[in-house]
Amino acid sequence: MIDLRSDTVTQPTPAMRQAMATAELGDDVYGEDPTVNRLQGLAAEMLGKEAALLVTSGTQGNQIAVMTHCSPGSEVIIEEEAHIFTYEAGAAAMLSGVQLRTLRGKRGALDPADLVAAIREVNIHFPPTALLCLENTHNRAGGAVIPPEKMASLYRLARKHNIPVHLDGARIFNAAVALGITAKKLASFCDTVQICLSKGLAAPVGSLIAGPQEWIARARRHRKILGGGMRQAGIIAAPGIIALETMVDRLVEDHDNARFLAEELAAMPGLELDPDEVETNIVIAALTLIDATRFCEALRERAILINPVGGNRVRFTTHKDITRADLEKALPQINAVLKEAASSRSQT
Ligand code: TLP
Repeated sequence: MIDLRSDTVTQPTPAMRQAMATAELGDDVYGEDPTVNRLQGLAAEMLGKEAALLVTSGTQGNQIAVMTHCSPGSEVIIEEEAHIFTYEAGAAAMLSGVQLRTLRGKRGALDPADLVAAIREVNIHFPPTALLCLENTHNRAGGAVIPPEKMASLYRLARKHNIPVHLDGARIFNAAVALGITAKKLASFCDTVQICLSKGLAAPVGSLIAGPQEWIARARRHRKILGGGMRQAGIIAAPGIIALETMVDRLVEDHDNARFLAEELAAMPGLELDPDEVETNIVIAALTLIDATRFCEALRERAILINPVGGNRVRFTTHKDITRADLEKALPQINAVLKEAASSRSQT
């Protein structure tokens, strides 16, 4: 199978498996796992934050962030295609009792004027604006990179109104590598950040949230409430350390592969996309000849896995377990499915 569904499918490297087997462990609920503590220190350092906390998943990290920043009945401003709004199963409403105020962005980036207009005045009728959430790279905008200047201006405005900013940085290292800047620089435009170890960095499990010491202490309690106190979690942290230390720079290969894939796909009748918009490891294309579910099924029969992402759109994701040769093998198969769709259309 050539699995282009997500970078979450990446397998841990042999070095990661070895590190898991030999990790020094302790009970992390007591704060006594030395490997977890090392990972948290490393992440805080790489993100330029006072402290970091290992959590089970990106979703858990984002939801702990929402819970720690907000009170029930308050409002969170967020881009309308953001993961926290689209893919977290209504968790913010269910767990934190907040309402999400969605704004339409451009390639995932909010317009500062729209942000200002959405911030609530103090009035007994209105929910207080408690948080601004950003996402970089932006998944449903096709892995789009939010430029640092845009992040800086949104952060400045939010600060002016005393609204904290949380960054869903599940793929912050993809953004940093694409921009040629550090993740620390990008994370300087937010108060708290969530990063995933288990996507392009190829660790098997886990995410971290990072922010001020006092905020992380409160987040730690919320992690416990959500069942995320993990005991000998060094077994997860050990491959996470390898992910942060050795897997960031190679993301450029995934970006090159995505760009190659996008250029080839754009030349195929039946697929619409602009390869110039592919900045990182995600390629989203619109289908004009075949329904997205049928297209994914037809590719599965040819040992290629991709994901539908709503409407007639599909997503291809490159990652460390996909080589250029895999793509060269997949492309004629994709073309063949599209050709079949075109000929069955012309017959009807
Ligand atoms: N995204 C997954 C699916 O949930 C869609 C994927 O395959 O891309 N933030 C962003 C921007 C994400 O893309 C994801 C995962 C998460 C958070 C959640 O991470 P996990 O899956 O660890 O809960």
